[in-house]
Amino acid sequence: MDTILDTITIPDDLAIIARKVGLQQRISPAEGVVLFEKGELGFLGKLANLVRQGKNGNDVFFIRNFHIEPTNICVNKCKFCSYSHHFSNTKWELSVEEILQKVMAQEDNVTELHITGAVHPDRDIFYYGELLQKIKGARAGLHVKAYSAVELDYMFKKSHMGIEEGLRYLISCGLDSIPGGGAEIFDENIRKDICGMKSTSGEWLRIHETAHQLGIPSNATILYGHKENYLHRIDHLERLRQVQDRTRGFNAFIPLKFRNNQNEMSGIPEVSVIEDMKMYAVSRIYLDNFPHLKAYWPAVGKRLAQVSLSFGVDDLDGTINDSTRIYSLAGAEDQNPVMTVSQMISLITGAKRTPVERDSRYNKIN
Ligand code: V47
Ligand code: SF4
Repeated sequence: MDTILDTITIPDDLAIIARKVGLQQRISPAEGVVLFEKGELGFLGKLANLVRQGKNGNDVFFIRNFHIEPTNICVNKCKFCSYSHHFSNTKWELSVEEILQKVMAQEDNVTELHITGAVHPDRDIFYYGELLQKIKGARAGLHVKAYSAVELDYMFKKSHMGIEEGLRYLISCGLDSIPGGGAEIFDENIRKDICGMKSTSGEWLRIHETAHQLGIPSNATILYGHKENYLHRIDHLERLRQVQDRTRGFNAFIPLKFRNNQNEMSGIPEVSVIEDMKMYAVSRIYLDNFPHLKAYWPAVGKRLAQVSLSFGVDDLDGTINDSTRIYSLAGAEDQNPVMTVSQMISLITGAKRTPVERDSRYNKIN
């Protein structure tokens, strides 16, 4: 006798994709678009879960970390930005002493510092190199994940250095890895429209590829839910997948939902939660060579971050300790992003997963 499951049919093209994913075969760009266009949420979640489970079992990773945002004074004027001085109407910059105070104020078990901020017109690579040296001098064991490719691109050009020369210098000063910011959307036309002043897609990708060749891992992001369509999202994922095939240097992919509070694109409504979960799931399925998919909880909120664990996510970033303003200014629910380790653990166990504290290279800590 037929069960109700036997009466459920899925279109042929989705069935072919499901079979491929089950056999751990790569899906094509056209199939990626089909997933976005036709894939119902439960179906996408199942496939993404399969990929996540195959790569990370039941583990969900988190890290004890904090952010330092050195300044909001920016040479660029991205239309989606609520953070830079152009929209917040106040200019501020931290001194080196203030940055070091923040480093010293952290508990001993905090393992990672994430530095990113605006692109300050006056600061060159030597300023940022010396900052790294001083941070390492103050806390040698801290992993410093610093400067998005957009900040790096500006400091290299300002100091008349090529990418490799600039990266080698920063590595010698203590740079450990590169965060995924500044990728936004690689499609050249939309990029020109929403953030035309910042580094090109080619520059962003070249900096990450060179970093990987020099032994420095990095992350990658996408800013989605604004003017792009599904083709643009898959084009973005495809460009990353190709770099990763060559280098294996990306640790995590982090989809960042466009938030519309107080920026030049405030007229664009934010996409639905369904769209958010689709973005996670398709990213997990498409980026078959990325070890981790991260939900950055200060951007999506704690509850949705928990739901994302059923759509391919295996990494919830970190404790943050109220050290970032990029998302609270852009409209995120948490105005003071803090997550204690016990909150993190109950959030993960609540989703029937195993919480694992990690270091920046995804080694398990206890
Ligand atoms: O590049 C700025 C995004 C990014 C808005 O590598 C916005 O582990 C949505 O990249 N709505 C910076 N997004 C943050 C970032 C990041 C965060 C957490 C972890 C890591 C990592 C990287 O924030 C920017 C931009 O894409 N952003 N404004 C906005 N209104
Ligand atoms: Fe500057 Fe970054 Fe804001 Fe663009 S997103 S204006 S580069 S701070």
